[in-house]
Amino acid sequence: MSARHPLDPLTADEIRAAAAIVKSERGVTDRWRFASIDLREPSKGERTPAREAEVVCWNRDDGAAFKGVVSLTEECMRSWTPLRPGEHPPMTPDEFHDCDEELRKHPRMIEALNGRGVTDMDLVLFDTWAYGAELVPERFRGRRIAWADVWHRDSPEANPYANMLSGLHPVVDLNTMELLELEDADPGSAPRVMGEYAPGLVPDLKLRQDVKPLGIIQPQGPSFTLEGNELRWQKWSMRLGFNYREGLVIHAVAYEDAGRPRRIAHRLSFAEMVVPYRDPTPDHYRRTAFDIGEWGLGLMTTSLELGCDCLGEIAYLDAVLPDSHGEPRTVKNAICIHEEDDGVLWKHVDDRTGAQTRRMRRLVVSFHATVANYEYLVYWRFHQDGNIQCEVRATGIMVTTPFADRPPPYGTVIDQRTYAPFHQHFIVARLDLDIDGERNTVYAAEAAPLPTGPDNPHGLAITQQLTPLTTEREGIQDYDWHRQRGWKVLNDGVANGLGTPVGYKLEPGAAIPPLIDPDSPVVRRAHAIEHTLWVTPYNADERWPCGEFPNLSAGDSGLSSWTARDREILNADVVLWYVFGINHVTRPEDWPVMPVDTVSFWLKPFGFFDRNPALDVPAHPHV
Ligand SMILES: [Cu+2]
Repeated sequence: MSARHPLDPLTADEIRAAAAIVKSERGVTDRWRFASIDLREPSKGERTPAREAEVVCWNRDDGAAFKGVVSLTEECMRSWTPLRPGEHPPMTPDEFHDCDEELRKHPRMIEALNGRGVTDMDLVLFDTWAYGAELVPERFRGRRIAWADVWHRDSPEANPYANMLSGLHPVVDLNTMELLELEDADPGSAPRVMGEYAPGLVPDLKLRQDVKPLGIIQPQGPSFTLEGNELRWQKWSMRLGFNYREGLVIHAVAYEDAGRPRRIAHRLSFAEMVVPYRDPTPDHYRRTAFDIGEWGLGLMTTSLELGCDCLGEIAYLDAVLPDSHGEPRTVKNAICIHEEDDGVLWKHVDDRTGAQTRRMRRLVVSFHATVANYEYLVYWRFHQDGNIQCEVRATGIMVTTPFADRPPPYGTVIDQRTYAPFHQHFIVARLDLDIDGERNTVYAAEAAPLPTGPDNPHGLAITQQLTPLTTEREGIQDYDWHRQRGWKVLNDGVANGLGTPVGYKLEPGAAIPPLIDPDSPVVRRAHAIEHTLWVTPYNADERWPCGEFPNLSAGDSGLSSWTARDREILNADVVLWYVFGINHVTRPEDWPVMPVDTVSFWLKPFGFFDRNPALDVPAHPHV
């Protein structure tokens, strides 16, 4: 094989080679599907690893599913392990499309649609969702089951998610593509909604006339360099990866200080996303999406367009992903890399010397995923002062439902007799930080105001209280607004010029409480959402916070079961799992397409440098 960097994603040839080896060595036929073919990342510290792929596939005839490791270097199988009972490979985009094709020609489906006055099948969309095991009807348990919504668009180009056919839900065996059940409750008359957002379809839309061009010009090109997947910008360096499940992965993040690169993060990614709809009515009670574990943010990644998604001098990286037949598919321009002006970085006006002002720039690495009706736009931003901001913008089209007379209390009315159910988006960021090395300790950092007393006669004193988190149980932390709680990751073995340990602080943003019965089936599958932060000692096998196979799962073999061992995390190679997101109380303004809802958190140097590291930013690089 070619001389790839050990962390570079699999190439199209490597995906093909891995599939061919599995097919020839394990008798895998066309009746099988591949759920994933992914780089087996070398574990930390491994120097010259062999190139290996991890493959999950299953036999559609008997449902038998396996995880295999393939050596691409030696062109052979390394291992072949059956999935445990109750474990199901993730959903694949091919099944979504095949299911849609089968359902649109199924006589029972056509008859049900005719009964509702829908005769043109080209206007219908079958939107397949995964299940949690406990909600699968008893008689179908153990099979590869999915359920679907049925949507009807007003015209061939119209918004497919504008009109839900309420009460109509096929339940399908994805291996046989058999329609097992068709729920068909009488919906009453359908309301007339205006669910269009494309300019040609919005009635009486007049586009604003007072918007003049705004260009980003970089006559000498951008200030970053991208060689293969290695990205360098000013003092930052990192390596970009991508996989079917997490989408963008950022490896080996370092900042050059006094001529030497200093390590900050070994690996940054999103490891899970849990989206429970908080509406118990028949159209929604099963709606609990695991967009990463069930579907894959990488597989849902869409191509970016210059001038729309990103402005300026852009570099793009393509992504190569497997389909369910083991064939590679390329997403052009999957990752965008560019610089942005970000307002003022620092400033002071002095009577004698006048103003010293520096403008800030940030390096942005981003990708966009379209998960059926919804979009997630993910931005990792690296700033000149050492800050890292992780931002997510949620947009796209909300799930909406007509109601007969009175709206249910579980959503907001957004159009004629139509409501959008409340739901939550929990994102679990996996942050494998290595602050100047692997031995780090996480401290809860809280504001501690002191009581009024002899040393504090006016009640003004406030201190910072640092509490080391020594074991995994202590590492389970919640956001606390009253104490301004954040988390410092310190390397107690490395001191800065002031004699204090070097560190970075995780500044929580968009932390949301679960607001849900801890015994509800979705929590049993996703205990991660119950807390803001989890801390574990690094283990190469611990990557998926709600378990490796959340599709059709009943329980959670991720964070909750790892941390039950209560391992030491003091002065250890720690991994932080930060849970943030949106408690989406739907608004009329989110319809028919949602303006971005933006959430973020920060990683900020805290004593990592001895002083403001951006004193050396020149005054006028922008003109
Ligand atoms: Cu939402």
